[in-house]
Amino acid sequence: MHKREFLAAAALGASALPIQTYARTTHAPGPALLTVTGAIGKGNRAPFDPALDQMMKKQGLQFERAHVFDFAAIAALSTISMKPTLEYDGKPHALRGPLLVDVVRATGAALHDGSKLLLRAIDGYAVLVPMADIRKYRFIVATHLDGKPMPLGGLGPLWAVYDADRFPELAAKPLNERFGLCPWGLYHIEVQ
Ligand SMILES: Nc1nc2c(c(=O)[nH]1)N[C@H]1C(S)=C(S)[C@@H](COP(=O)(O)O)O[C@H]1N2
Ligand SMILES: [Mo]
Repeated sequence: MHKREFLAAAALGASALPIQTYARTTHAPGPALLTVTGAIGKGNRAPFDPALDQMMKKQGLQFERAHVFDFAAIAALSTISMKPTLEYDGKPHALRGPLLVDVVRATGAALHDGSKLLLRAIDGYAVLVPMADIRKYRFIVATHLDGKPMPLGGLGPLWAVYDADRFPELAAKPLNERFGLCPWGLYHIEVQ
């Protein structure tokens, strides 16, 4: 355990935790930023808890199995970079993150041509995207905008997004119609 983490844990009154709990990993896990449910593998968290999973409850979610990612788990996947013109200011911005399909595959999901992904954002915005479009537009789960992590309250911390400039049928649309399939504040994916 790094000294700073130890001090943080101690400050939280967690100093009595068995040291092995921390020693096995370099860092204590951060909060889950993305929860993937549906047709996934075994999952890595407990079933939906109607008492404590309050935001998911308000948005009507329920699940037995879920695979969660903290920021480090997503950032550890191999990333790609792009620089699409964004609708908010009409300027190109650098975006970086792993491919959405790679994130979903990391949950043990067996994706096939008929699969669909329901991408859901913190504000309740949700889109159901067929696998063909996820692959064709090379959606990423962006973690960085212009080299910096994206704030909750802005477009982050995670944004399902693509390089609209590179696809003629998207680039032909007005800027404010190109990113309808791109939930910012992405926090849940249901694999169908
Ligand atoms: N979280 C979230 N993402 C979203 C939206 C939204 O309302 N919430 N709107 C979508 C739509 S319809 C478009 S056109 C673009 C821009 O919408 P916005 O101005 O609400 O961000 O983002 C998309 N992503
Ligand atoms: Mo839109």
